[in-house]
Amino acid sequence: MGDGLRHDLDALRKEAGLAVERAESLEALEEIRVRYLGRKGMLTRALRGMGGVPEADRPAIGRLANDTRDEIERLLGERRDGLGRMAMSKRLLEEAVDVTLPGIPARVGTKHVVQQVLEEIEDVFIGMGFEIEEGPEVETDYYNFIALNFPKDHPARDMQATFVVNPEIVLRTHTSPVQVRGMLKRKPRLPLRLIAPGRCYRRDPADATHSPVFTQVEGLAVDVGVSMGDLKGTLAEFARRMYGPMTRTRFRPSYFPFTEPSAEVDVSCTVCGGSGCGVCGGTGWLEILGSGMVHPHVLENGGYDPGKVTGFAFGMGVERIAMLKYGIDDIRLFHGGDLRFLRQF
Ligand code: 2NL
Repeated sequence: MGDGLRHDLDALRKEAGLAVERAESLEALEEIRVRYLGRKGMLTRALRGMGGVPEADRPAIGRLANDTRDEIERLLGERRDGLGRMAMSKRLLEEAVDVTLPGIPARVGTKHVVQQVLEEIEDVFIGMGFEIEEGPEVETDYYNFIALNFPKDHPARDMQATFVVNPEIVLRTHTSPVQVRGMLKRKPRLPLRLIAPGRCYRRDPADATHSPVFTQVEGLAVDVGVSMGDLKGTLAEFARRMYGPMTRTRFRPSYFPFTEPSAEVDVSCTVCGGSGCGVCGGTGWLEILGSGMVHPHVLENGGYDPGKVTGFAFGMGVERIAMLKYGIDDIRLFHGGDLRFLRQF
């Protein structure tokens, strides 16, 4: 007995199974679950017919009802898992990354050409026993001028167009103040051999050979008995290490407030070797630096006794050295930020 109910449960299972198969989303599955298995669902409604089932058949029908519920739940679970897998594979497909595509190359920079040449110069002098000394780019009037033998009304102070912060503070116009600070830091140590590299500032209008910002390297050597011969030997050796062993040097008299005597130094033309060409203007010589014997006042301001020691000093513009090395004809290229220029070095 209870065949009608048995039949209803069987139909219910088949109908629910079809609905589950057609469901395309988790929301649709939940609706089906409520519709068939919910408290007011189809299964509950079908079991209202139990009243008409003979007592003896009820346990079997009850088991069948439970089996039907279990079966529908199983189908729902299976479909839920299936939909989950489908959603995952769809996402994997959509978000797939082709790891074999070529990447975006990282642009690696280079040292600025001025820094490269500066380090070459430093290396030559480190090899001769000089120490690197650095100092502030914003200087006092005292260290930039007074200590270097430029009195307040010295005509050289007008010649140097200076960026003035206030009457006592300037942007350094050379790295010489670093040498004075270096002497005061080490006195009375001998021998003293310093290289002062760094940025300097002058109120020059920019043109092919002038830039309001430039890089200088200065050297200073102080000891008992240092002579002009030591200066010449040191700079001639520097020129050979920088430009090759055949490079010649010549010294011409000059004037700087902080050296006496003073000399400009030329090297045999790095392009033609001295026979005369466009780069050296037909002279066979290129001016690369200024130099001289340290003025006694400057030694004294550095804490050394000019009655006991002497010194030589020199200074060069790094941009100028780089221009000669690479045949660059305009100093403004160094600080113009044009990467097409800078990437060549
Ligand atoms: C140039 C010339 C020069 C110096 C720099 C110096 C420093 C001290 C004492 C004496 Cl502490 N002299 N420096 C000397 C002669 C020339 O530079 O044309 N520079 C670009």
